[in-house]
Amino acid sequence: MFKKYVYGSPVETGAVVIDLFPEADKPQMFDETENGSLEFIMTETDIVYGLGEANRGINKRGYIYSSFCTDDPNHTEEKRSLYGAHNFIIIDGFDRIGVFVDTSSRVTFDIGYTDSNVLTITTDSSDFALYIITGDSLYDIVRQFRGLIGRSYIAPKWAFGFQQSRWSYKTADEVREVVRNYRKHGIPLDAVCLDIDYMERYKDFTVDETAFPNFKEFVAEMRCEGIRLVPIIDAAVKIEDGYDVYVEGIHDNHFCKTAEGGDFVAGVWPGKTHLPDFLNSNTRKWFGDKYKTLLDCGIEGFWNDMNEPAIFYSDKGLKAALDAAAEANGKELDINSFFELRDKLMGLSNSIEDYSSFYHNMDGKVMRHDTVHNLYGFNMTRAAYEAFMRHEPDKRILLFSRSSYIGMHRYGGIWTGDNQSWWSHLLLNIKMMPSLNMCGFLYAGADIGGFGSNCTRDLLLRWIAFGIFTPLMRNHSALGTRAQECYNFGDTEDFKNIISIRYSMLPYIYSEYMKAALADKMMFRPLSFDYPDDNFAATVEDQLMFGDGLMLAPVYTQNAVGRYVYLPEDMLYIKFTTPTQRRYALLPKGNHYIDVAVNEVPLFMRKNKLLPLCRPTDRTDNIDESRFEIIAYVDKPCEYVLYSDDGYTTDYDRPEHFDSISVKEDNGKLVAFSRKTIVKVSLFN
Ligand code: MIG
Repeated sequence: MFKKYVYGSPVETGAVVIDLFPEADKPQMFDETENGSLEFIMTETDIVYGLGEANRGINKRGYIYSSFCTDDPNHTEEKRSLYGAHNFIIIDGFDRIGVFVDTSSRVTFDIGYTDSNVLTITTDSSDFALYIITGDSLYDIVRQFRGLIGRSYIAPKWAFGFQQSRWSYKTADEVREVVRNYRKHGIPLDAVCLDIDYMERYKDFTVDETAFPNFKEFVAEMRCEGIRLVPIIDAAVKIEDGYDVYVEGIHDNHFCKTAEGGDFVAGVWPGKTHLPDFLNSNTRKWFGDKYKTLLDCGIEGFWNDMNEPAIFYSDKGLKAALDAAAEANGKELDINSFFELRDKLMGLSNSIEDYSSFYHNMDGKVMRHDTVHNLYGFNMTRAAYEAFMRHEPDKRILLFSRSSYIGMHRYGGIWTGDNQSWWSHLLLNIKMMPSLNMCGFLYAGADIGGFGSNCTRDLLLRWIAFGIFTPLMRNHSALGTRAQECYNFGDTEDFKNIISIRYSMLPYIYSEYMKAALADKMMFRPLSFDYPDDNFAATVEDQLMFGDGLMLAPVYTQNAVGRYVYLPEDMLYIKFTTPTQRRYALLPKGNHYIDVAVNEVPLFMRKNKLLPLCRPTDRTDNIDESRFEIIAYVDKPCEYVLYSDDGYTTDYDRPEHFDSISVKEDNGKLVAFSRKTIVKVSLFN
């Protein structure tokens, strides 16, 4: 059951899809403090879940988080804000409630940071809507919340293949070389992402003709290799005479304005730019239609970047800093003046002064940017998605964004931004997945191997061994870092084997994704969601329930030869060395140590579950979904619902897409049945 409470007169954010009549009273469980914060007293054992793309653990208790979309490439432990603003939490303990704070500006969740037993929610604006959800279980609360915010975006099936990215592949030949290497070593690959250098001087919707000549033909050539190209689109538009996007934007008033009514100038990759006003429906339509120039070249996927929006500097900010520097020039600086000057220069990027100095026209309502900041990336992605629906209504286009707000999950997926090649960021990736799923972000993943810093062979292998389960599975790395493509780390067999496991599990992973999207379910769940009565399970932060009946326990530490794992019940342990070579063990409930080499993938299966596997291939185009091998851990008849469709049309709900693989009794024996060919059953009971 959900209830809506309204404070002041909030801006319509677009997060929810159900119009609720607000309650007359204020919610009982919260005390309102003098400054308007909401306070909740937690018991010692309460656990707090949620916040989507946020730092730290699955249990958010013990820290303070600030929902304010931020471009910060250093996700160290003390950070309070990342790229998304996902203001949904579940308090689980004496009370069990879901809380969604719907507001377009900053919200701070102090979850036992200032006072270990107090949860304080502080909104920058006194205008917001609060939704309180009660339910039978944690999972029930999530499903109701997901119903409230609408169905998750569904990516094309090829986007569940492995993607290779780099900032940047600078020429078509460099891209060809990457593809050639992957194919040569037999490492599966479905897509290559193009970072900002494919553009002409970083101008959105242009292609550098020298570096990528005959782009349309190049896209077709790659398609013949089974590869889709996924170009990046940045939020800001370069100021350049004669550049059509700029010229039209000026002519039709599509850019954010200064207080004086001029077009706000932001310094980003292209140099001086203007920011499209994505909060305006005309601008969304105009900008969205621009993607068509690339769709017309055969492009089928995009990633939207820099849409917090990231601003390296504004004219005004830069002038103030340079004036201060000129003023200091030639003077004897004392140490305080030095730090003051340094802070002025260091604080130029993404400054709150800049965010407070430009304006949106939300279809007639003028709003200062800082008051609607968290809706910017959301509406850039919405602009693209709505254009795809206008131009290619029957086709799925891949779309994922860096910045997001609750509700954006209806229009695209997300990647979790600029992490580092650190073991701790592999663990952060693991912990973030269930929280993202709670907020509707199903098509999600981190930069595998880490974006910044130099990756090592063992880190990349371990990261991929987890990444094979994330819907967005993409290796991406930053300018200046060590080459991170899988073939650059010696013996490529190990990479081929682990990634091939993903491809042989793809029918399962895709089925689980589709069922989760269509029925508001979570692919990744904390153990406590599946074992609500197991107090120990609720403390486990490095294992996840995955899809129907599986549990993941990734290895995420350097030089580890295995790890401890907690089994909330008896489970079948499956250790993959290659897609077809596996070792099995029936392990009893409790703690175990498992050996896992860097080229192996551990997986656990609950009782009376089935796992269908297909033959591994090097691209999604070649997956043969007519023949399956089944791993069954059953002692009674049971069924697996397989979802299979063409993978690119949008008629998701047709009943013929749902197929059944079952294990039934036949003459006193358990036997597998399906409309598909079953080549082998490994039956455990
Ligand atoms: O300021 O386009 O998060 O994935 O490679 C850096 C270059 C801009 C940030 C993205 C990253 C991308 C990079 N971009």
